[in-house]
Amino acid sequence: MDERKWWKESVVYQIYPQSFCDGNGDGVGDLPGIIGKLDYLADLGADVLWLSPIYPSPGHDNGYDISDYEAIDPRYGDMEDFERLLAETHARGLRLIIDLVVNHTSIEHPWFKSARSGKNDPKRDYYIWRDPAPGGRPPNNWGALFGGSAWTLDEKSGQYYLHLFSPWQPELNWENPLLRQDIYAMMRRWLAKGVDGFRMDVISLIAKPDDFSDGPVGASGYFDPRERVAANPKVHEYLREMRKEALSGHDVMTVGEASATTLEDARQLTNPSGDELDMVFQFEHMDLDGGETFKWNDRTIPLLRLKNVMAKWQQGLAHSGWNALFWNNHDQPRMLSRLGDEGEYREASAKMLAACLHMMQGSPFIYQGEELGMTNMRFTRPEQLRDGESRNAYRHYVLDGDIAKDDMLRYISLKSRDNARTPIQWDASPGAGFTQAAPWMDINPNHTEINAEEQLHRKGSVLSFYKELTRLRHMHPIVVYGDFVPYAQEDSRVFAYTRILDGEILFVCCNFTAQALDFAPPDGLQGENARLLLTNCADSAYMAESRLAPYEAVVILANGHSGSSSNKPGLPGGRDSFDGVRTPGKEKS
Ligand code: TEU
Repeated sequence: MDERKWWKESVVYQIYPQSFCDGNGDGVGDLPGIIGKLDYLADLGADVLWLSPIYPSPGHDNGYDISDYEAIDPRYGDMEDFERLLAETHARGLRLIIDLVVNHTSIEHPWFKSARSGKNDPKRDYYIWRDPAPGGRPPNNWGALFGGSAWTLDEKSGQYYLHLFSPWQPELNWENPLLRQDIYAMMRRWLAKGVDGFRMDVISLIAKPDDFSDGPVGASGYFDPRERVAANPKVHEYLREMRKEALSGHDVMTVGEASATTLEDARQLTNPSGDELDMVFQFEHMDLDGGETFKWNDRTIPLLRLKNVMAKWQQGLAHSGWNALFWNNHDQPRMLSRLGDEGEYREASAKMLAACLHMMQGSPFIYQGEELGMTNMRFTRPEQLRDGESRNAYRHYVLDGDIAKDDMLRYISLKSRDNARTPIQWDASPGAGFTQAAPWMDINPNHTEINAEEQLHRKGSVLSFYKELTRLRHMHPIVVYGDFVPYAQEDSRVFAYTRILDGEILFVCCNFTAQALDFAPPDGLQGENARLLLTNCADSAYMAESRLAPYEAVVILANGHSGSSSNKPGLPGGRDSFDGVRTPGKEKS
């Protein structure tokens, strides 16, 4: 068994503050709103909360353009509110990690203001500047992820600055040791406040390559530089330095957003010696429905490819790294709408997807609203969009390009980040229990049907199922540490695998279709040693007939020898929970 770590045994819940809960009645979620929901999160069984950015920001990328790393944006509250949130989180035995966005700042950050004041400014070299190409053009053909060139001209100095996202998010220059020291010092101050770690935004892109030459152009009219940037080995150097300078002596959790990273690099990033990161988000499974016009299409994720990608990462990081497991985050459309069924089988498919992910090896992340089976939104007017990425794409492809308006709105309703950002549906009231005021973004009209209040005390709700999943993870070491072995990998309708640990086998099989299917388990999984641990189907026929209902998920635990619970490594005999590592000094009540 791999070395036990509390963060391996944790379920993380991501909060996107703007859309979570409005405590002060201005239509925007805030810190007091979050504090009011901590009991709900503890009850769900979350161990760690990840807070998306709450820092002052002009809001060109909903807070991922930060103008002050060490304060709270007044829209969300103030530092006292943050400290109260941290204390209240800890009081419930949960941990809190914060978003570290240090690939870039906002153009409003004092460093950038200073840097653009002149070529000789001491902060100039905190960012990446280049002279124009002949004719005054940008230095190369790299594109920004949110549209246009990755370079913006600074009129005053006549030089361009680099930004891989929007022009409001200039790239920091990690080659500069002074910048790195400033970042580490900032991290140490947050740790001194008591935060339990960091989610590191696009950390795979912080080290820029030496090669700034042009690359092959895609449908955007530019070269997407991310793979070339992510391949720069210097990222490992910087992260090792960060571990030493900022994190040493702290028992914290780090999860890196590893955009465009290869498996080999991820292995190095999360290597068990722990000198870089604890785990990474990889995106290969999220990008399987992409195409020529980036994600703007109506393609779906092919199950066979999904299974192969997941197996690749499950097996590829086994014993040599650690996966962060996710179907959803604030940048992704709702997975229920992508791979599940929004109609008759909405609840069944939401639970099936959850079981499929939560039983894999890695630390599972729940994105707010996922535990309620929230769906994508139907956007009918571009004015409803709040995300710069979709607004730019609409402009690029509809107003200047060749996608018809209705098609583009359909693609946006399928793929846009706005889908993840509609306010959380707490109840069926007009403001969905999210706000009493006009919400900053439209609430999904289906909140009258899909909401927390309706599910809280209903046995069989999606929410109850998520609670069951977190409970199983906390009870069974095999869920955390078992080896992942794919099963029936060529079946295009069922996603199945086993987990194996110390004489136990956990078998997971998930029907990704709306049809009932016959699907045989591996040998040895029938009979008295096997017991049904979980199913999302009230009258499951699986144990008796090996028949899966539409969107059914089944989890079976089989035992090679008797008395397994007292044979688990590291577990005192007779205990039915192994949460000792999970919250040292912060036992749950
Ligand atoms: O995202 C980085 C990233 O590359 C993607 O998740 C990207 O937003 C998505 O694929 C586009 O469709 C991080 C943050 O999570 C995101 O919210 C920020 O916008 C971005 O960095 C810039 O900070």
